[in-house]
Amino acid sequence: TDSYPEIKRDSRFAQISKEHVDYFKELLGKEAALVDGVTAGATEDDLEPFNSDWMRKYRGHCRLVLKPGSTEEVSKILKYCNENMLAVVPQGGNTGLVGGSVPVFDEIVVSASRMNQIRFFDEVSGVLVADAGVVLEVADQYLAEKGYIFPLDLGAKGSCHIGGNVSTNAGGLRLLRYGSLHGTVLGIEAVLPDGTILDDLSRLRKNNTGYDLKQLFIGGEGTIGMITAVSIHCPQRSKAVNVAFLGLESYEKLQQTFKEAKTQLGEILSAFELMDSQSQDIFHKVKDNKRPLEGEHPFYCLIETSGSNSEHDSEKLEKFLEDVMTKELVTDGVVAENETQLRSLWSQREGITETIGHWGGVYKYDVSIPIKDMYKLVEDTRKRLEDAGLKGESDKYPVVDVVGYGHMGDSNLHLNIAVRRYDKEVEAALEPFVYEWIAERNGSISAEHGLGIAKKKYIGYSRNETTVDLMKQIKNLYDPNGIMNPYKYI
Ligand code: FAD
Ligand code: S2G
Ligand code: ZN
Repeated sequence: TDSYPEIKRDSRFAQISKEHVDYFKELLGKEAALVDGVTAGATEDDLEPFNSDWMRKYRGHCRLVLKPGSTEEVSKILKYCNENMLAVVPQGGNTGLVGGSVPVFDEIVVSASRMNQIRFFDEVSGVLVADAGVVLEVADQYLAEKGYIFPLDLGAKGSCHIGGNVSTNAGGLRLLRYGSLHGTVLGIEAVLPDGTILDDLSRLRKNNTGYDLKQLFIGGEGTIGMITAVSIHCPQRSKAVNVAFLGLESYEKLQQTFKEAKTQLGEILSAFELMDSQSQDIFHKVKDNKRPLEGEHPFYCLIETSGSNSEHDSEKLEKFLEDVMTKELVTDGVVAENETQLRSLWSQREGITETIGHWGGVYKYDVSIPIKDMYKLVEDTRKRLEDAGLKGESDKYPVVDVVGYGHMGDSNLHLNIAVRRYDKEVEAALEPFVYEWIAERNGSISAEHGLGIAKKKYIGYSRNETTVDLMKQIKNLYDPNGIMNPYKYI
């Protein structure tokens, strides 16, 4: 175990709040001995990857990262931290987008990265049991060799962990087909703050015996314990996958096309993603690459089918495309002819996230809204920022553009405001405007990314007081000392 310098908070962490210093204790110097895998905070550089989030928007000051290699080590760590009032942030791939995975002050980061083994797989039922620190893409590649697929896919697959996916109840690109983790996760193993190991790693699809405790950890964002393993039902991998990329002239027509896709493609439909022209403009401007369709279209959608019979599926897709073109719902379209083209079409959608912050920063709103109203939020936000004189071509305007894309099938819009710099006037124009807009339509201020620190204070726009109070009672029951991921969630 490395030793790490006894750095007094006041020397490096002057900005730590008085409440934090009064309530949570400092490192006692013995923590590193708790596990045999530790990243001691010898320098800021050691810690940078654990202290700042994927967007570089949130930054903590942890001085110690512990990397337990087993559930028992997690139990030892949490028990010790609980008894010594040391705050903890469980961390997976650190790809979360609401600041939930990084410390606020000098909380200890407990990284799942060394708990990365596949524990069990049943080739008949498709039940997989894996450590929380298994990277999503690694789990899916393991399953692909056996003809199965992980029932979740998202742009961060190369870094995010399945423990983090479960802890954020990630939605992703195929929820339309494979459903939510609340349905596919069969069981979890987790460690509570007092060190109790909850072994609820059921491999059964049905287990109707009492309260379903795992559901509290699915979307719990590390606030009531650390997930150390997941048991999940994985479907067969489809042999025939098709992707079509379509251009449309209005949101009205996009909704009609979505309805037709569900009707005509039915059971083989596996994804329906929307993108507006602004999001595609930004993607192509930054990537400086060729567009899949001639000319510009106000809206685009990516449709994926996944089935067992390539001939049957292609015929169905051709017929659907012919129909929506004849009805003039779709203006133009292309179907991938090979794997390379299929990935290229997907990159038009998945690549938006990494390009949207190109000019300096981005304000992200991941929201659920009734589908008919969904795009109006983008239009209203864009108009609001234009009327306030905050959006324009030249550098004097903070806002570059307002874009909308996301998971049409889940009524989940990603409203993103690309900015040249973070700006108080922009924030004042956006919040609480966006949240009030959503609350008026009974939407959710966080569809899939969770609350973290970014959305914590806005939960009231989507949950009433009674509900939030019951959540707090559960939090206090599981984490009475409040050491788990403080300052976030509720
Ligand atoms: P982290 O970021 O490390 O942690 C996220 C939260 O989970 C934190 O609160 C952390 O404390 C907690 N946590 C992590 N591991 C554990 C554990 N073992 N036990 C308990 N709590 C834990 N999200 C979507 O829902 N849909 C998308 O389509 C999507 N696309 C994305 C695309 C890109 C390019 C990026 C960068 C992110 C995207 N995300 C998306 C957000 C993010 O990838 C997900 O929230 C993901 O599930 C986070 O997993 P992670 O392992 O990185 O968790
Ligand atoms: C997606 C990723 C984050 C974002 O691409 O589906 O969940 O807002 C998002 O770009
Ligand atoms: Zn998403």
